[in-house]
Amino acid sequence: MASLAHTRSYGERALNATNTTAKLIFETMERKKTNLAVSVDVTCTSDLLAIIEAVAPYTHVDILEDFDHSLIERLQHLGREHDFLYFEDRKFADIGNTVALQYSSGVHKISSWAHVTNAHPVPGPSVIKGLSSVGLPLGRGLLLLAEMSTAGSLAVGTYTEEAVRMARKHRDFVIGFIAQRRMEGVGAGPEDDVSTEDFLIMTPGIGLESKGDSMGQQYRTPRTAVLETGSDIIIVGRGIYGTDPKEVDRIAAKAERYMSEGWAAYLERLS
Ligand code: 5BU
Repeated sequence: MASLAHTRSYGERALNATNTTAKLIFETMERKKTNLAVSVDVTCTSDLLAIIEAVAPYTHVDILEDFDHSLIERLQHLGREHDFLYFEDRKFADIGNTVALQYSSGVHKISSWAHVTNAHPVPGPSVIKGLSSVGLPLGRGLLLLAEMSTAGSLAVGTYTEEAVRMARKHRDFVIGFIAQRRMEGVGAGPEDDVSTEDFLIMTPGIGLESKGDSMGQQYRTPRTAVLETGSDIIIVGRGIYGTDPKEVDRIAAKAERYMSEGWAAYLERLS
């Protein structure tokens, strides 16, 4: 039997979530009435902070050219003030021992501040074991990249199925997927009880005014992603912050538009 996770409200799904971060994400979405994550790919701290102040959601740190640890304190303060969580889209993809060090240490100390991070399943379960050794004691959550939004992505077919099988075996830490559709039941065998499965699906490649970029990115609308293919959270970058991170009013207005389209599609899905 197929799971009905996406037909239940975020609030209901929070009640059934066993991972601390998954619960926190569902509760926050229900409380703030938003299923929007803003992806902030900028290279300097002042632009990053300006955009976060304008939209208050999630980001990348590894492309910042002027990262220093005081930024983490600023981010944590902003997160508490505006009631949002951080997803570091780090896309770990190495052996367990190495990713554990990359996650906990180095300049960015990602595990100390990011509620959620993600990993490519390409190394096999080792990547989950390594990240989980650091993240699980801190109550963090992991998303596996089961699919990508780019044209010609190799994350399709049996690769995607294997990613979901890996997740199924590590449900304490793997809370869901970066994907373009729902993943409950994908690659399942007769021994799997998929009727109770509930994966958090975060979906990039979202744009209202464009179909893609010149480098293979492909966009769908919030409505298509949430209503037609069951995404739980839409990830929007340039559709919101555009080309000038200083245009705070325009950025806030765009964020509001994506947020209201994403939420309307979710309400329609529930009804
Ligand atoms: P954009 O500006 O909305 O195109 O940015 C999309 C973000 O989502 C960007 O940070 C990418 O790294 C991220 N992304 C993506 O676009 N497609 C994918 O399949 C994955 C991540 Br995985």
